[in-house]
Amino acid sequence: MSTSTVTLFGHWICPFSVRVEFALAQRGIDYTVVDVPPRAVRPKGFVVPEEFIAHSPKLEVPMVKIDGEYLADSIPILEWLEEKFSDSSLLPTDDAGQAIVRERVEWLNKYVYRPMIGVYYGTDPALIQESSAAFMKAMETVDQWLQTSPWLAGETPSLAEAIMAGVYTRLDGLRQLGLTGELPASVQQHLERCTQLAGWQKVEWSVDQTTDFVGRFLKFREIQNSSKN
Ligand SMILES: N[C@@H](CCC(=O)N[C@@H](CS)C(=O)NCC(=O)O)C(=O)O
Repeated sequence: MSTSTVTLFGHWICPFSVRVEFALAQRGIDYTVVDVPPRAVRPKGFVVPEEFIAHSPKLEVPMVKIDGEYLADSIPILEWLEEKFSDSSLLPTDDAGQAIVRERVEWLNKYVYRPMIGVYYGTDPALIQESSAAFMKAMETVDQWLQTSPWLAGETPSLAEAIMAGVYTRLDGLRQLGLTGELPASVQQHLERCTQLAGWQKVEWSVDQTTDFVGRFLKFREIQNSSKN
């Protein structure tokens, strides 16, 4: 086991932080979390750690510190963890398998995250519906992947599961904010398999967290829509 000291500067409401925390916990890496609420959810008077200001170039979470070195941005962090810790990797051993995982990570980052964010940041019902439809369309591709393997890219959980963890944690919230349509059965079953993973225990949202998330975005909609009128 490694003796490195790992600190995650993150926040539960950030799906990019969830990716990283899921990977850390799933891999059994010891870590501590320093909560850095993104601006939109930052309590008045919250003091952002100097260390975070100095080392997160865009002032975004997640940022990770390993033995005095820093890196921000979730996908590079996931790769960095792969480099730094050889135990319980979330990448297959063969190059071809690794290439598929990386391709799917990028695909999910683009075709699932964009519409997902479109749903919760949406203020116009027609555009929310459009994002919802694009999200469900992306799920059709995920369904195809799951026809040939139990996990998103192969026979074991991978970095692709870390990316989806950021989506699955907020699925109930997304529904309350306008996501419609049924997940394909294979995706629903995949979600259920993910909830059995060690990483999930650390990132799962409580009902209160879902309510907090939904409440914040309903309020955001209200403010945006009232300033339009
Ligand atoms: N590309 C980045 C995106 C990270 C990101 O957008 N983080 C948001 C929170 S979810 C953030 O910290 N924004 C700055 C702020 O709102 O204060 C990643 O993958 O890590």
